[in-house]
Amino acid sequence: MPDHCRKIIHIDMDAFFAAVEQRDFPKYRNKPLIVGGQPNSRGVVATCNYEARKFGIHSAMPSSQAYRLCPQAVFVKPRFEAYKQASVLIRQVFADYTNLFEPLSLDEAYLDVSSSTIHQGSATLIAKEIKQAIFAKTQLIASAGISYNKFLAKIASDMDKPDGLYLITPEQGVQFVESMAIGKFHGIGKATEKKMRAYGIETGQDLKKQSLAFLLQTFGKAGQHYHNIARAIDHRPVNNHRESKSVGVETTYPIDIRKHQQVLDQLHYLLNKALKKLNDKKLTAQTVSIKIKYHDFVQITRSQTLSVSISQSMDFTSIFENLLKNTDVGQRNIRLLGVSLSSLHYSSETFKYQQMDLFDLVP
Ligand code: TTP
Ligand code: MG
Repeated sequence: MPDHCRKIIHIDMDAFFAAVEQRDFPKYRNKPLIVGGQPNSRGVVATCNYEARKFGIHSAMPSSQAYRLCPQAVFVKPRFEAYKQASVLIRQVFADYTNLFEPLSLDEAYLDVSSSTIHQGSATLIAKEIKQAIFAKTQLIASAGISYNKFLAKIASDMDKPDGLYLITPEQGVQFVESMAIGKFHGIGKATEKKMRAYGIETGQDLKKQSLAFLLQTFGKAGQHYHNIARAIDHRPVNNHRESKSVGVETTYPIDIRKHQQVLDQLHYLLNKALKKLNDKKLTAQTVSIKIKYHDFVQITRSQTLSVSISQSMDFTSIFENLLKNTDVGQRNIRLLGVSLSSLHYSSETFKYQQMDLFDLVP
């Protein structure tokens, strides 16, 4: 399906922890409420209700500072069990509307309703109904953003908070992003924002004017992502798979292998296949593991975690040599080899996987 035909909804609960507290304890209603550390502690604000936000209080602010800003506020400790229970109910509602939803945290998820026939496929009406269903089930209020990709849907859910319902159409997307302040872009953190401002990039339009070459040179691989989002392009699918912990490939050989060089070549081959899988899932990894099963079925694994994300350009020969130390490779016959990649993260940039010259090493 072309990107601009997709229908993505981003749901984000309003003042989530605080809203649960106010639901469960009526005495907290209609007054500034802060969930998090006590004012005399060294704790921070997890969240606060909208009454407290009027005083300038926000998440991650030291509770002592919040107290100075609003001494009359009520401070309560978080009750995570209650938030988890509410989260389960919210996810049940999502499942009633699509099986393609991706929770990002307890109070937030993307839903792909592109192929839904409810409300003749109107994503806005579906979102409105989801908000109502969430309220009926939890007495909590959600905001919804609707658009044709994740990046825009997430921005949209923030536009009309609280109790928001906001649509960014395919016709509006590009212009919408152009007019946005750079600090409002999800995926552009404080440090990057500062750097961009130093280059005179204040808005989406300023970002759009920058060449891909400049963005890559200045911001590394993330430059590609910035180049895309400045044009309201975001191909990321809504991913409903349970997060995989590792991505791997292994092969059992019809005839045992033995030579050190042969093992090394095989590991490169398997690594390349694992990297391809990783890339297909839009993930990056920091840990590489190898598995060796000797002819007598004795099995060992070795792994190494790198300080940076694994990329094809790395010197894997030395990494593998290192992992093969203190093994019997070269001395004992091997019936199976495997390579797996773990410490996975979603990659913000679409890194291009380049097919390496594959030579069929399987004997
Ligand atoms: P958010 O959705 O960022 O915030 P929120 O739901 O409280 O408020 P709103 O969406 O209306 O702006 O985070 C969801 C919950 O996650 C929040 O209620 C508390 C928790 N949280 C923290 O514990 N620490 C934090 O720094 C943030 C941002 C959130
Ligand atoms: Mg929220």
